[in-house]
Amino acid sequence: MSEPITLRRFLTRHAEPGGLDPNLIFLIEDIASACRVIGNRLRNAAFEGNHGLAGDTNVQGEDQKKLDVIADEVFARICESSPRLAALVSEEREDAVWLKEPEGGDYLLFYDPLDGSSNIDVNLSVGSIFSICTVGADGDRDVLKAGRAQMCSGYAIYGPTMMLVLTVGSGVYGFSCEYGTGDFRLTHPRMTIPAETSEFAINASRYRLWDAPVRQYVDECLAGATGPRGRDFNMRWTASMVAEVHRILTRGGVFLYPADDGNRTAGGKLRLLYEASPMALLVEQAGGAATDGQTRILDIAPTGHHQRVPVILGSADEVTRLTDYHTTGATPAHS
Ligand code: FDP
Repeated sequence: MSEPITLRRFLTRHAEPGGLDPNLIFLIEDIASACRVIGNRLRNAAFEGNHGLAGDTNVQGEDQKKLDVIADEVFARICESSPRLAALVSEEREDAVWLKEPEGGDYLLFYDPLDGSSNIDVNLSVGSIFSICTVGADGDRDVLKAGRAQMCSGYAIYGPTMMLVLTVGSGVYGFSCEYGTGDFRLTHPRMTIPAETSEFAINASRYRLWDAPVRQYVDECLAGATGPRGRDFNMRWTASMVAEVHRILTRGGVFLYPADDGNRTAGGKLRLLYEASPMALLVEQAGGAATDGQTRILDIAPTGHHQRVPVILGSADEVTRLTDYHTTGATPAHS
């Protein structure tokens, strides 16, 4: 059996159409290096005394874990020397960090250095999410880009196998980190999400806070084979968006973090620029769909670096059904 190709070989020879800008390849390779280092720091966290809280809060008022801070520093340190990277926007930093005077075609990197970090201390899968857009014109310091402007998005998942999953705008590809060499090799070509699924993911403890369309959808799933959906559904919740999206890219499903009475004033739970948008691009590129309930996530015009939005993503049929419930409020026919 021939060896799976490396990330570099994929990016230089297999990306289409017409090949990728070498500076984009350098940046993606820097991101892969940062994720490799973060994976190692996670693995050694107990020995290095890096579990637990950092003792500070981030810009959104959330308690930072020591590893949130470490992962953010690793991302910035490794990526900031990338030749045409103009700015970084991180979950852990209030403002964009400008690295050079922006020129048209330079890159902007958005990242959540450690997503699902409440799972670190219980040793469950966490991840890093990233998104890359370009600077419009010389001197343009606008980083509020709609998701459809992304050139590339992806995540690293630190699970039983460390993986990097990405799209450069045509299909979704998964690379597993080879133990020993540390190489990311293509093990999951053309990841696709089936349109149909019988698995959903939502934090059900928020049931009392949900709007009617979400309650209706979940009630119908829970009713199983004798309910209006006519079949049984399974439920999963890992409380780590990267792990949920990875499961959906692997075997289908639908993930919801909707607007509810507890998060509506904040706009939702998940952040648009470095959580919802990059995941929405991956999900669409894999044949799925992503919405805030009314609007395609990739069409939302951002209004702030840390803006939050409701998120519903995954298998297209279920996302369409949920969108119908939100937009028409109609009680659907059996299916
Ligand atoms: P976390 O706060 O631990 O970083 O990004 C937010 C996020 O995790 C998602 O990864 C995850 O899906 C969600 O929050 C978990 O929310 P709950 O605490 O409501 O379960």
